[in-house]
Amino acid sequence: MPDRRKFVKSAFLSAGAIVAGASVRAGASTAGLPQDVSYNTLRNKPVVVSTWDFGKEANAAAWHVLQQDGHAVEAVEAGVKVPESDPQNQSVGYGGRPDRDGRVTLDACIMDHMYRCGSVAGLEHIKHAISVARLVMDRTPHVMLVGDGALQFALENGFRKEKLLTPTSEREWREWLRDNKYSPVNNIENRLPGGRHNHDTIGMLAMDNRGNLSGACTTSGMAFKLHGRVGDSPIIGAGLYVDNEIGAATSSGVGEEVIRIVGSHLVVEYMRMGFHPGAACRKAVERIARHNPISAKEVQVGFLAVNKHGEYGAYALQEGFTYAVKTDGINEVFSSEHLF
Ligand code: SD4
Repeated sequence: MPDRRKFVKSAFLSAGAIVAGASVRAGASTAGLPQDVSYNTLRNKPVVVSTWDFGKEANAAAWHVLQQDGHAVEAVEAGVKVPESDPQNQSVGYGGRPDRDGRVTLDACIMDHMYRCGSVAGLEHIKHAISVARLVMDRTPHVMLVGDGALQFALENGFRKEKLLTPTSEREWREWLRDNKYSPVNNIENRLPGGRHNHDTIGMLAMDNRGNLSGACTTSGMAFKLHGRVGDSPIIGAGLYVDNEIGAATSSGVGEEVIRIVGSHLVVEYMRMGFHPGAACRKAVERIARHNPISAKEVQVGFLAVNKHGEYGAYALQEGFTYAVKTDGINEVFSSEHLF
């Protein structure tokens, strides 16, 4: 648990570092921040952050790796495998909701501290899409494999085919087919009580004891999407980006909106300009709202970011985006600030 003296000192150092590292601009220093963005100014190492409430359990698996002095890239892979295995999570891995043809197709990517990255899109029958993405990164000269090619690569590397469609997800799909006449929309989601938006993709960012950053993102994508639709999650720069000199960012929500602004890369670039991770996420969300003021009110997008100091923050279009944080003194789920 950080003591108060350490907190005050690190808060001071952090604000000072930001002011020293870039010209002060609105929202770029702690003093100039909009009031509704939560700021942590602790210097945390190691740190793991991930999207949504279930990120807490995933963070625990990642934290375990970091406690053994593992690398951030190993931690994020181990972390996101937790929801990939969980049939209750209907937007990631096993148990994910299918596309409109009843096929569960997974998107995932991973990026480490040396700009190495791997990705799969439209992968069927393999629940740990993130591990296939990691192998694309480690064992091929490529960044991204899709569809049958991704499956073939996975099988060649020892993965076994599994049925990913669970009875619950199949039942929901059949009900959807009956009411929606095979017509996909981009905002199918669980609604929490009160109608709040709730998606389930996991994006995870970690910094290890060496101060290196990595990230992972994995999803079954938008429920009942067109077969072949790819969202932001497996696209390096959209659903995830890591720049070990600056920070890392990931996203959840309607991928089309994120792809249009190359969202995670944009958040990292705002951090490069000196914005705190929370302010950087807010700037990206505002970009979406500015380009698309009408549809932005209808959909959810949330960004989560961490910088090189271990400072983190998030921001979303709508209420309901949550993120889980694990550091030496913190193991909590926070509600993100939001635009609307
Ligand atoms: C997608 N961004 O496929 C993903 C879906 C998501 O929470 O994040 N849902 O567009």
